[in-house]
Amino acid sequence: RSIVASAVEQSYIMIKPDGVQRGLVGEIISRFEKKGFILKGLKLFQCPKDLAQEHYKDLKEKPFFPKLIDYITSGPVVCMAWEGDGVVASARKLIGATNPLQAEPGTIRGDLAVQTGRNVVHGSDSPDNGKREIGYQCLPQLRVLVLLLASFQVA
Ligand code: RTP
Repeated sequence: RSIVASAVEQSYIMIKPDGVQRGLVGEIISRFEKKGFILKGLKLFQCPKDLAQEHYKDLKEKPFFPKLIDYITSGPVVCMAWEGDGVVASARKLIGATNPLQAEPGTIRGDLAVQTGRNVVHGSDSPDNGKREIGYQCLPQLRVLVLLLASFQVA
């Protein structure tokens, strides 16, 4: 069992390939630990293209979408479920603005990144998306089920 479901608010936090390659995994995890959130699941994962496209489906019309999918699938990511009251909004604050040059110093992106296309970490933008994104990281059989259900919802 790697990533678990829970009734308490959870956020899906993913260290992107550049964060893993640059050796920032410990630094990023420690910021969430020091804040006081609870790590409920973690795995190193090579994201397949179909799952990356599903994860970022809201952005599929954006001109940068193909580059984003190439980036996310370019190397292993660290998938995590973090738990705690208000974790979704708080994690977004800890992570900082999408464009690292606009992210405040003290945030992860503000301290550790310079490019929007290499912004080291993802955090869910709502509790519902936290559940949905953590759901993608269940057992492979369940993932197929989640993808199938998601496609029925879209249809
Ligand atoms: P994330 O989903 O990764 O946590 O990022 P976010 O909410 O801060 O930003 P979002 O608008 O959802 O964009 C998702 C990711 O797409 C890449 N991006 N590239 N103009 C660009 O080239 C551009 N804009 C966005 C970033 O990697 C961003 O985190």
